[in-house]
Amino acid sequence: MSKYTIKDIFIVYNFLNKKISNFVLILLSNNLSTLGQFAIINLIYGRLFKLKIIHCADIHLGSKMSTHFSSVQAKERQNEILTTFGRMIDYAKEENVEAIIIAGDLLDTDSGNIRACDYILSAILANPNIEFLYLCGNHDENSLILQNKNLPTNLHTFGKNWRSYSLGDVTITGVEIGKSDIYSKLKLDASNLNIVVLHGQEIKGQKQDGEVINLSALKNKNIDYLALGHIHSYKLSKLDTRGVYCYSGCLEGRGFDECGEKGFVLLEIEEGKISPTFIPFASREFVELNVDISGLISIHQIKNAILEKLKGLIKNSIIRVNVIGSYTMETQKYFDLIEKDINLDYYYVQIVDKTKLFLPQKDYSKDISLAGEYVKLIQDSDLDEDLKEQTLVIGLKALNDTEVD
Ligand SMILES: [Mn+2]
Repeated sequence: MSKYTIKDIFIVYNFLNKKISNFVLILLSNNLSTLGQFAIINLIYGRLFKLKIIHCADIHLGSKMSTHFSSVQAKERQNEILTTFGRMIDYAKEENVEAIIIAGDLLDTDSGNIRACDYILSAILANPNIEFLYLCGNHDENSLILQNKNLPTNLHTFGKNWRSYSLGDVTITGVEIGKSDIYSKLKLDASNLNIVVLHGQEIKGQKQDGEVINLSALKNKNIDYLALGHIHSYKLSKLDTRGVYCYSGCLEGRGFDECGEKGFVLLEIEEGKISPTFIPFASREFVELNVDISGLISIHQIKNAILEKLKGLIKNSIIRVNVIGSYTMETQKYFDLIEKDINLDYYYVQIVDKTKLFLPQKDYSKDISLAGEYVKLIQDSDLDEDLKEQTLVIGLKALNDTEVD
């Protein structure tokens, strides 16, 4: 009698699928019933014969990352972008991925950064079983990587005319940006599984120029999966009755205009069908949120309101807190101090003051005091709103004989 039950087989299938090696599966199968052994054989067969491809783009390796961070953190983020790319290759190796499609902007600039180029080439060389299909984008049109004389044989490129590569049942075809007449020249065999690679902004109209991707002109061209780069957020949508188009987004966010989950797309190809799955993979996420401090007075209350909102976020996230709502003359608006305090516990928190001063109108409109006259004078002035607010706060504090910063 076998030592394992059907339930055990189910566990092997569903939970250990990605964690357990084929060798261990074979060892396990020695103790299984015929049904169990059949299940294991199917699992191994599926692993060996399911073609997997990664689609990524807009990695922008070599970015300076100096916008928000201290020089130490900027350096750390530069390294993280590189190591995340390296981790993606490790993932590909573990998952038996056959090819990695890079749909443009692998480098942040043409001239790049020699360190980043060395890192990429060394990773490609170290993984000869993975084919790298690198299409240049608008940031790396003359990529420094490709100027290397001894390119690894598993690194394949595209050019200004359509170029195709075959991988099992799949044909991968791409062209770099710059020409507007690419659409009429795209001929794909309907009996193949076709992946097309392009870099540019999607448009739906008739406009055709080299910098944009005219989705209407790509309909009914036998495309199964259109692998795109340029937009830094993941997006999967229908192209036509046959295919889909997909922006993988970038691997790591680089600013607050790149908030949310970032990663790549894993394509699993089986029985003539391409199934895309977005795999979140960034080492940390940019998050932007609002905290309303209306009615709060003390540093403690404001800090707690912010901390309450940050609950549940991973502490290594890069966070911008927009403080909104209204404040009064009494509000202890020492946001720089609160920011410093919160940063002791988080990787990076930036507080942006978007509050508005609340002055009860009736207190001053009929007020014949000096403060009342001052408020009327400032409110009727030509100063812009922000300056009005600052002037009112400073003036009223002085008139009320309170401390002025
Ligand atoms: Mn781009």
